[in-house]
Amino acid sequence: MSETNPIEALAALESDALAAIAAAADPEALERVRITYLGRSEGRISAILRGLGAMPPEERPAVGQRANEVKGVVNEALDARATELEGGAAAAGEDLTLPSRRPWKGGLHPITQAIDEIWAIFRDLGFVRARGPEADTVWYNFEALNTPLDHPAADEQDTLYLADSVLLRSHTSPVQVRTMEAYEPPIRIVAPGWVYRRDTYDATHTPAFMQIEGLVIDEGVTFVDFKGTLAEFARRYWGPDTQVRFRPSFFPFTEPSAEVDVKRVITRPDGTREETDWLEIMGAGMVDPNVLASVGYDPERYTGWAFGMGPARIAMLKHGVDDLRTFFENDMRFLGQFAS
Ligand code: 2U9
Repeated sequence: MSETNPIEALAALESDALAAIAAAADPEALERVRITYLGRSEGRISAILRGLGAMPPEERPAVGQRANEVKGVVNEALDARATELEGGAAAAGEDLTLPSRRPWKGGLHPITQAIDEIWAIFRDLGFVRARGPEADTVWYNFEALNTPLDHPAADEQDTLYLADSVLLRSHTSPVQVRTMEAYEPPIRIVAPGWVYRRDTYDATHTPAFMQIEGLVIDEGVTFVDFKGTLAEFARRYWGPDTQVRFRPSFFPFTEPSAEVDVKRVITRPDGTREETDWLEIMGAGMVDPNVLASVGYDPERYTGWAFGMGPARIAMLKHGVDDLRTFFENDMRFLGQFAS
């Protein structure tokens, strides 16, 4: 190849450029090839076109025409190779036919779901929902509930005081007391809401937690109503084969009192069935006559029963979660599993 023959130089450039384009392994390498041959200031084809003015006038048209041809061929080859390389990216795992990412979808927190499910069962059994203030007085939180402040049970429910006799409620029971003050029996209510205790944050305690409590008061309400209704609740929530056990316990506001346990039957994916251990799901009891008297009800005329449960504990048992704190850390990898 003679350096002085621009037509031959262009033919050599063309074949060099086509070889370099074929060898470019990714879009960045291809862009470097484009700049080498077609770049405005340094490109080798551009340099020949710029040199036209210095050539003998009779050679200019042929060289100019050939240079433009080579430019067109190289441009076409660059486009074709760019398309090939894009196809390579798709083959390497980017499926360009996939739909776009799905937008974030909201879902109810697992504790809210537990409250809703529990509430729905009691609603079907004839209960209504009641609510009241989270900041309440010593009277509504303790004294009206047969719990003088010097009673050991008051220590167990130590809470945060906002003023001398104003505190953050340690259970939702003040809602039931306020409802009894405002209405005459019959009463069938469920009271869900936040409650507060002087507890250390660990796998089974949080200083603020949800409770759902219930209260039934009427003439002629007996221990049979108490056991029968709570057993029915347990079977509706945990399944019809669920066994229910009432263990004697103590609460200042109920007498007698019980812890309620369930034993569930779980069906495994292979169809075999297995019984769980006994699981404690709530505390409950017949309302203490002193509580009825403190709100002005006649304990000789009215009787009733009550229960309290922690929906976070219910959600832990239901979903096999072993650390309460995971419900409150807002990790979407955890919470997202419960969005329906
Ligand atoms: C009135 C009369 C009686 C509510 C009751 C319990 C038993 C109980 C605990 C369960 C787990 C609290 O969430 S927890 O930590 N509650 O064991 N609660 S009876 O009894 C009442 C309430 C109001 C007027």
